[in-house]
Amino acid sequence: MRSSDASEFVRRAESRLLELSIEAQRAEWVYATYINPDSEALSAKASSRLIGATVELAKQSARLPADGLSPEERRKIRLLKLTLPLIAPSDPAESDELTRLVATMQGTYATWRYAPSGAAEPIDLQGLSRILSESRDPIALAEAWTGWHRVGRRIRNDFPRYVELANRGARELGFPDTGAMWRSKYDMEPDAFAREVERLWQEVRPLYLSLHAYVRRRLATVYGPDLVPPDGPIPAHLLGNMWAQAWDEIYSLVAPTGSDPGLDITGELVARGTTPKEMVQYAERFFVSLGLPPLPASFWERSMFVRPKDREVVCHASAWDIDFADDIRIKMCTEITNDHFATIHHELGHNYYQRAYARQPFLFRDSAHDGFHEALGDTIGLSVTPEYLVTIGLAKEAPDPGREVGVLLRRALEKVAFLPFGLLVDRWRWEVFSGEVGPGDYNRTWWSMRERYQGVRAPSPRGPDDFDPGAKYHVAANVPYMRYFLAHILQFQFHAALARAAGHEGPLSRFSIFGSVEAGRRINAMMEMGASREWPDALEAITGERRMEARGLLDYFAPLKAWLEEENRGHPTGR
Ligand code: X8Z
Ligand code: ZN
Repeated sequence: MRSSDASEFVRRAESRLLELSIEAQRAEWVYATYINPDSEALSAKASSRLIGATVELAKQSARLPADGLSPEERRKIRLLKLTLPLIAPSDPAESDELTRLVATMQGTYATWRYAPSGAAEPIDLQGLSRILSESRDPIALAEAWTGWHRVGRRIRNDFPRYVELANRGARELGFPDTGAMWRSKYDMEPDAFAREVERLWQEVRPLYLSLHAYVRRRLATVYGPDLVPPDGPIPAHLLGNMWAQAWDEIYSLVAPTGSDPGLDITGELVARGTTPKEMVQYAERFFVSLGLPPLPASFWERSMFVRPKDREVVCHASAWDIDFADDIRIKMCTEITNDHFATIHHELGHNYYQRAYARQPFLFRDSAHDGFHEALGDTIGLSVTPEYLVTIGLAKEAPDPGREVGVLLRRALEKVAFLPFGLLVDRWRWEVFSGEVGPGDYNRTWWSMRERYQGVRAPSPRGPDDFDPGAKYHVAANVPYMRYFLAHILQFQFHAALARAAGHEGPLSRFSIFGSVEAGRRINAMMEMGASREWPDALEAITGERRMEARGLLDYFAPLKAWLEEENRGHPTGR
């Protein structure tokens, strides 16, 4: 093949993939906003067609003459194999089977309900999650937790076959297994990436352990030492969240006396009768204040902000790039809470990123790596400071800096508590895909990791039928998870760099980029690049640094760390 033919191949590949991706996006949108057997079949079919074309093109691209390609084309060919989180075997029957399995698992997850004793009717995940965040009755908490986790038993029926077929697909593209394929997306050797993750985890682990020890002690005073032993794992149903992945809902239980809620605006939002659409408008105004354009009319017309009453939908929040141009949307079952206020900023971050790279060639219409995509909206969220809330009228006054611990503790319950969970979901899946952990050990290994990394334990005995990883959306829906761990590091690195650039003095927790066109310019420079360059280039555009660093996070929480150490003195840390 001559080099002009090779360029022509790349051009055609991009236009074919664009067309099939749009078809798959539309079909999936219909499925996710109207779950039924037809939309499930159509969405699985469209996904199978896109995967089929991707595999075919990736195999053909292996025959292209390397020296006939520009560096840009070579990068595109490398990315071609990595755009999808799921690769199916080329056998059409197996490909259809696999995409159907994933759609079914997602549907099972989205429609699961459980009726706790005394409930008039079965309750969905959002309702059970509300019990987890609001109830302080350990029996009700355990029942809601256990009832939701029953969904895993259903997912378990499909999971081993899904693993087998997904691996068969990944192997056809030359990867040892699907986990190795996921680890290959970071412009470095897959093993080097795994080491990079470990390095970052070791840097933040002491902070996590301090927080864990402190929270455990406070919970022991609430629930008693029989339920919360002073030196053992914390029961996972007491932390305010179904997966114990963020603990901010129990802030009031663990806050030091006299500290300020600082960042909780649920009450204010509800008192004002704020609508879901208005919640989104608050977030849009933040992005606009950075010099970015308002969202297009189609966003407001086509997004799903509220759970429809008459049909089943996938409530897990997501942002969509339907036509890879300007048909961007979000899908959320919005509740008027502090938590969803943050989630909306997170989702709009995806949409603004998608819009900024829309002018890149198709294979570069993605973030630098997936952690960047997840970090962007959260970076804006870090700028939702008490002072910002006062500016937009959602809070009356910011707590004075002497009460800083309250603001930091709440933030840590949200962000620091997340770190080990963000790490373990894919450490578990990596072992599952590699075959190191077989179906008989799925759940046991899951809990040994939950205990080792998070220091939590299951609230009820787990039996051979249980499959608790399946009770997490991303596991049931085949969404890689290490991106969130990276994003939790990166968002603080971005935030700290933007503060440095602005000459900010004082605590990082009181810095906001609201209204800063200069910050907007830097963020946009990174977003516009899309995936056209290796991620260190994108990182440099916003931070001036080329390595992912935990220092931003550690600096942000330094005053809290000192306070926690003081509080924890003489008490056990770790499990
Ligand atoms: O799934 C999400 C977003 C959509 S990309 C709502 N997140 C992870 C989760 O919910 O488990 C954001 C934080 C972690
Ligand atoms: Zn996200």
